[in-house]
Amino acid sequence: MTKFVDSIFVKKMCKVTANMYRLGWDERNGGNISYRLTEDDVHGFEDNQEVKRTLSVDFDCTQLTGAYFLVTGTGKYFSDISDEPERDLGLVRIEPSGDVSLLWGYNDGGNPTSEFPSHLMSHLERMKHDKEQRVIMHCHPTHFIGMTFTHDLDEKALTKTLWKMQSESLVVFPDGVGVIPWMVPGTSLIGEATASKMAEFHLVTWPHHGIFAAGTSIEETFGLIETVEKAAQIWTVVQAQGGAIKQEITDQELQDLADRFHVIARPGYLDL
Ligand code: 2HA
Ligand code: ZN
Repeated sequence: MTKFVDSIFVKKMCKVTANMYRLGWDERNGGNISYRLTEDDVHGFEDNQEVKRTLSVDFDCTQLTGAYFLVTGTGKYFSDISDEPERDLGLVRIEPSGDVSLLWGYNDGGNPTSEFPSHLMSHLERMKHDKEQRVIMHCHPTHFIGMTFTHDLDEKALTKTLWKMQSESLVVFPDGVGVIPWMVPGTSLIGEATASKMAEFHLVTWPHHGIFAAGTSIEETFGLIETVEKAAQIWTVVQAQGGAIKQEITDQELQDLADRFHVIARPGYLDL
């Protein structure tokens, strides 16, 4: 029998967190990821069947009974996860009582990320729209955070700037980016605000802090953030060049892109 540390799920978490650290999006203990797994996914491993501990999570989890989550630990550094996955990651199961059982990981006595309530609320909201919803990812992408100081925080204005910075943007995130006000992280209030935006968006901006993304796989969710951050970086370069845009992708050209790639741009955002 295989050890869970050798599963594809732990490997993907190790690879993506190391990548995100090197990209500069997860300084110190910044950032967190939760990856929803199924009974089938966690079956057949020798060391993840018994409950090791019951964790305290400040959220009523009963609606997620039976779900498994592989989740980054609170206070853990993305720079280190791939060296110590069994310490810095945990596999939990939500019990019918709402208890959160630890089945594997956090072997230094650790606990899930402080943003776990925000993650669970966001999973619940996205699962209403997409049964394949698997991943919530939070990080601190530098150029995108920079934009939250100098760009209008209106959702349509911010989305359209990001769409116009490169031809990929609209195709990758046709529903745009949602925005919540600045709020204290690690609270259920920011979790509720984020989850309510997740009803309409896969991406939610936390001004002067970072981004929350939802997707069906680790790669796809990472790709959403990567594409937003690339657009924000191009915008930053354009601003550094003086900001006077002489030509750009027009709204009609954005519509042509949407038609070619069979995506629907968020209704009302293109002025045609
Ligand atoms: O996990 O990024 O928002 C550390 C954070 C909190
Ligand atoms: Zn953060």
